[in-house]
Order: sequence, then structure tokens, then C-alpha cells
Amino acid sequence: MVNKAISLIGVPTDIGAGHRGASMGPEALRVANLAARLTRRGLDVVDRGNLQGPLNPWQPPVNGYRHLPEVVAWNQAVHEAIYAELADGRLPIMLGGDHCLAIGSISAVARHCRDTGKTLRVLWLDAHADFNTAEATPSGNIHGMPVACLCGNGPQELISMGGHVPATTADVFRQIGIRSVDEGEKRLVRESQVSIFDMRHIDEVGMKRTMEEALSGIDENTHLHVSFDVDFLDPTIAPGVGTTVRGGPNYREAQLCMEMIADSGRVGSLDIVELNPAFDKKNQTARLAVDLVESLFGKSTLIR
Ligand code: 4U7
Ligand code: MN
Ligand code: MN
Ligand code: MN
Repeated sequence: MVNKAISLIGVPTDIGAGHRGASMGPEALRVANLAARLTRRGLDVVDRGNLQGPLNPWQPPVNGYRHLPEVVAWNQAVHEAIYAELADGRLPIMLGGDHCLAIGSISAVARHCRDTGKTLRVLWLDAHADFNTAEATPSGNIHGMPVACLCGNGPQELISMGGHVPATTADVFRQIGIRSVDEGEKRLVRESQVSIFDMRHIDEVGMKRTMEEALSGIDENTHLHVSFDVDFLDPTIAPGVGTTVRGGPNYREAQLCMEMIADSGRVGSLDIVELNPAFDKKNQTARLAVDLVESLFGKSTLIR
């Protein structure tokens, strides 16, 4: 279903997060055999290795942002790498790393869509809306701010990533699995055009209808970007994240979500972020993430 060659790009940093350890995510996904599993599905996969950037200085927030210069440096590297893969006709998979890196990846995807006349749709699979600003954030951690930054609400260096402000607009986002939004953040989300399919919605209408709604309106011209924050999943099956929130999708719901994305046939890029091996047990969360990514690329339990 995906006929493009895939590039894996490791981005080993946790500068945007409130816990250390997401920097070990890329290696944990490799240890869980991501490349071989996708190759086994008949896909052409190249692992580009890791990008490089500053170490985590582990400092408190300054003017509402923690580690802003480091976040800018890593995201610039991500933006260039992802943009180059897309320009080369390839499908990049970013192995994070914390979720601040979506500023670099999605700004690159948006720039590619402007170059090629494609329509962007972003599926944001997450327990969190990641729509905080310096004023609204309770933590200063920039992994809670990427969607706001991509929509033009954030520090100049981050909102102008890739040279276009805003990098994209709120209406391209479909957020799925949301169950933890801060008070000030809630107001910002409500004032924006971001569509949220929160856990209450999934409880009420089920994952099938939720995904039909989130994918509605896409066509041959759509570039689908999936930003998969592993804390989307229920912590009972995915303990290996820094910011667990109870009451997420179970194994079958997550599989159905991925299978329906695969069925759309429009996936053009993917982030796998927030995996934190320091919180994991025998790499089980990394193995689960790999299993789900296989489904995202067409593995199915469907018999008929
Ligand atoms: B993630 C939080 F306060 N909202 O801003 C914040 F609850 O990328 C968490 O989705 C952000 O994991 C989580 O610090 C960011 C908090
Ligand atoms: Mn997130
Ligand atoms: Mn999250
Ligand atoms: Mn997190």
C-alpha cells in the first residue's frame, strides 16, 4: 500500500521533556527490530542513523520555556533532514526523542506540501493536546507546545521554522486519544480550529467511527502525517513513557486505529515520539510501538 522507500531518522534527545530518557527512544526502537519488521512487509527501508545536537543541560525554564536554544538547534536539524527525505520522494519516519521534535518534522512536511501542491492532514495520536504557550504552560516543557508553535503561537525561532509563519494551520490537525489538557491550554484549544477526538468521544462512538471522522475528506492529493506520541496508548500496555495518563486506547483499539490509517493509503510521514526506555519494562513498549507501526504499514488481522 505504501510504495515509497522509507528512511528511519533517529533523533536522540529529551530536551523538551520533563523526564530524562526519551533520548534512548531511537535505539530502543532499533532493538525492537523496527527496520527488519518493515522490511519483512516488503518495504524498502534504510536507517540513516541518528541526527546530532546539544546535550540536555537540565535547567529550569527561562521566560516560560525550558531549554529553548537546544530545542531550536534539534528542530533545525530535524527540519532539514525530514525536508530532504521528502524532496527525495521518500517516506521519513522520525524516531524520537520527545514530542517537541514535531515542530521540525511537521514544519518540513508542511513546506514539502507547499512545494508540491499537496493538502496536509496531521493525525495527532496523543493523551495530550500539546497546545501550551509560555503563558499557559504549567511546566515550561516545550514537548507540551508543538501544536501551538506549528500554528504560529510560540517563540519566533520555533514558529518560523522552515521560513513560513505559521508553518501550518490548526484546521489540518485531528487529535485522537486526548485525555489530559491543562486549564489555560483548554481555552486555547477551544479558540482554535483544532479538531479533538478525545477519549470521551472514543468511549461514546468507538474507535471505528472516530477514525472515519478523523480521516474524512482526504483524497489522492492528501499527504497524511502521523504524529504518534506513545503516551496515546493506555499505560497498562505502554508503561515506557514519561507522562502516563490512565484511560487510553487498549491494544485492539490502537490496532484498529493503525489499520484504518493504513487502509487510507495516504501515509507520507511518521513521528514515533515520547518512548522512554527508562520507564519501560524489558522494552515492551518499544516492541508494542513497532507492532503498531507494522499495522500502520499494512499488517492486518483481517481474514475476510
Ligand atoms: B507530550 C503538560 F502539564 N501538559 O505542558 C505540559 F500535563 O508530548 C504535559 O504530549 C505535556 O507528552 C505532555 O507540561 C507533552 C502537563
Ligand atoms: Mn505529545
Ligand atoms: Mn503526550
Ligand atoms: Mn509525554
